[in-house]
Amino acid sequence: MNFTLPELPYTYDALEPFIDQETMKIHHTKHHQTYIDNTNSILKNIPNFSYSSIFEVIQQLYLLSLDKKVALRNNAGGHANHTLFWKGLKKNTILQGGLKNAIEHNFNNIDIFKNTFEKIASQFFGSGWIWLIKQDTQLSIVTTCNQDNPLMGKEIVGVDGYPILGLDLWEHAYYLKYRNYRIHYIKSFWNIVNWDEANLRFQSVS
Ligand code: MN3
Repeated sequence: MNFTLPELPYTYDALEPFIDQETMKIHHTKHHQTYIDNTNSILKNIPNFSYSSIFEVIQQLYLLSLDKKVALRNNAGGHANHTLFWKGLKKNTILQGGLKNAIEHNFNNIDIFKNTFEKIASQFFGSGWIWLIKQDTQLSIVTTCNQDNPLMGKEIVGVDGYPILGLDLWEHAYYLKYRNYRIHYIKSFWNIVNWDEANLRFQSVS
């Protein structure tokens, strides 16, 4: 199985002014493409490893020897994370339904949730991701380093859960527009969260 770059469900300028067109284009066609190319070449050299999606790849890293595991963790992780990220972005959607109730239940209210998310994201050092994850009925905000994903599991990344929301905290995700002001990028995320997609993910996992 050869992975290919998934098309964005919108144009490169669709998230302006919150994420600029140039950043989107480079991020999608260069960064994401590179993770896919590397993933394909690593997988070619791992016989007897079966999977039907990139998410199955990252959920089965524990099966691999250390050298294969590290390379795939970075690159298959990069493909999985960006696939989730693009689908999770859209302007003008509304947080409602089951996910809204669950966030209010877990964080008391939406403002506390957003403030907590922003604080944890802004304090995260280096390259990585921040996630809202679901474990059973519990929602939590966690960060992962590099291209790690909570689906990789506790043994590998220290957390375990199903990603509902994810924000790329690598400099390549925001630096052209926001420069050193990562907090402005983080705060702008609320304008482009695809709450419909987040709600679908929330409903799809029990
Ligand atoms: Mn990225």
